[in-house]
Amino acid sequence: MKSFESNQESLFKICIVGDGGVGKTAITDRFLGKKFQAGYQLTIGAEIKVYTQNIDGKEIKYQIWDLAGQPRFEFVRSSFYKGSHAIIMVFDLTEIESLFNLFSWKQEVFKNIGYEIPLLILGNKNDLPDQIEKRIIRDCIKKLKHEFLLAEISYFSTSALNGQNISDAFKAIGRILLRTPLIDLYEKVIIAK
Ligand SMILES: Nc1nc2c(ncn2[C@@H]2O[C@H](COP(=O)(O)OP(=O)(O)O)[C@@H](O)[C@H]2O)c(=O)[nH]1
Ligand SMILES: [Mg+2]
Repeated sequence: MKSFESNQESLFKICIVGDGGVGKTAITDRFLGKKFQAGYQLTIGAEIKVYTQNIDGKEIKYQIWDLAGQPRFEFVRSSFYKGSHAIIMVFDLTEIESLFNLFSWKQEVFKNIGYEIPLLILGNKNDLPDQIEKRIIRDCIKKLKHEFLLAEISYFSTSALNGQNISDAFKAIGRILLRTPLIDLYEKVIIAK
């Protein structure tokens, strides 16, 4: 069975979704080593960024699709999900609604992708005082995991402001992807069509 591991360099498409203002652009920029921007700049449609990370001596190239989170961009977003290898869902630890909205994000993602892929959930802005009880976060993630069935879910609490856990979160998804046999993903795509 051919797996991603046998490639010299692996390229993975990752879509990053979540409500507007939760920190998707700040997280990708932080991962790419850009300076943190305190002001809010609306992402229009999608921004595509490429970044290479070294994981256990292997070069992994991520093509990160930073999608605009506002409901009015839903029509534009739908075509962007095609061919994704993993999804990153972000919520804001100071906005409980953004956590609950992950359920509708899950609906949108899988309506458009049609097969199960690894999922990374990030609770962002952990540099600010906690607003959501850990128990509620745990319950929501458990519920999402149950709905996803096949997919692997990892959770990290992050800060794009001070960089906490950002690189480790991407490493976690990279490790999951490196273990994913290519053939399995293709089979899932074909079955879904
Ligand atoms: N304190 C704090 N602010 C953040 C963090 N991440 C993003 N922000 C701020 O939250 C706002 C929205 O961030 P942005 O990345 O544009 O959100 P997006 O709409 O999800 O792309 C901006 O003002 C950011 O500076 C974080 O980890 N901590
Ligand atoms: Mg943005």
